[in-house]
Amino acid sequence: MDLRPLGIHPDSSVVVLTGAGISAESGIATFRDSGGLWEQHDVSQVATPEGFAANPDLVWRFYSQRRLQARSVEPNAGHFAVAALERFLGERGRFTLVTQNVDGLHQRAGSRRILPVHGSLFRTRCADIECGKGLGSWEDESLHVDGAPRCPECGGLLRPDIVWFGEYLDPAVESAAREAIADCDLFLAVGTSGAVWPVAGYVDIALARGARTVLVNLEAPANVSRFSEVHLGKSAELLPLLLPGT
Ligand code: BV8
Ligand code: ZN
Repeated sequence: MDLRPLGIHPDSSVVVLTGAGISAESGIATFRDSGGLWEQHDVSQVATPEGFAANPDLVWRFYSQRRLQARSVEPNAGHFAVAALERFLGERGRFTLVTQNVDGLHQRAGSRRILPVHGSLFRTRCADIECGKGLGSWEDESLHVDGAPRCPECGGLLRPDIVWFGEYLDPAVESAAREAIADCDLFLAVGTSGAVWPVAGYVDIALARGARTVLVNLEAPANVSRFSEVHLGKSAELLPLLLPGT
């Protein structure tokens, strides 16, 4: 396999976009592969505001099960390679990790400059946006399996600080991601099917900027034609070979 490193040097400006595939070798199911999460659960029931309104206890059981699983696994060589790239680029280079993942494995692998565009499994906030504005979201490792927890301020329902389908991404996080991509010379997507918007359109921002677009993925996703370089295979095997600093 002719795997030349990606030619990243300390002055490079790199954005890495990750999806569920980078956590697959840690043992966390992806969403749309066979046996994936959306085969076992009805998306509309567990990952939409309507589903939460209809059955908050079911949604908390779903996310509590994912909290339990994410805590029981370890980051893999792919996560560590991305964290090493961030250290390699250091202060001089520009590096941003945009992740759709909510499992916290990038943080545990040592990544710091992270934009969690779909939220975080281990953060909770009040479902009432008026009250939530005041409280914001907070770190919450507990498993709410015996029913949806209540807000200490307003008594209303608490919810996972996750972006569900039909919900807007956090504007500050989204614009920081778009800004970083509009300024990069290398856009590296890892382990994502490119199926979910607006993140699926981020590669086009990189293309418009004239950046190199590289994909590391198990299979060719729908938007594979957007990438000037494609490495098909497992990210835990490929990333340590492709990225400097590991
Ligand atoms: C929004 C919750 C504005 C967190 C998630 C434009 C066109 C069409 C539809 C839309 C559009 N704009 C908005 C929409 C609707 C919707 C959408 O995109 N729907 C799609 C499905 C058609 N988008 C939204 O609702 C977004 N909001 O746009 O707001 C708005 C507001 C109101 C009304 C309209 C618009 C919100 C999107 C966020 C939704 N939340 N999840 C959670 O529970 O985790 S999305 C969910 O999918 C996860 O966050 C996940 O991260 C994300 C993307 O999936 P992937 O990470 O790519 O995972 P997947 O399983 O799909 O693929 C894994 C890949 O890895 C595969 O390719 C596989 O080959 C590869 N792989 C596997 N193993 C390995 C590997 N690669 C390497 N190594 C391996 N070992
Ligand atoms: Zn509240």
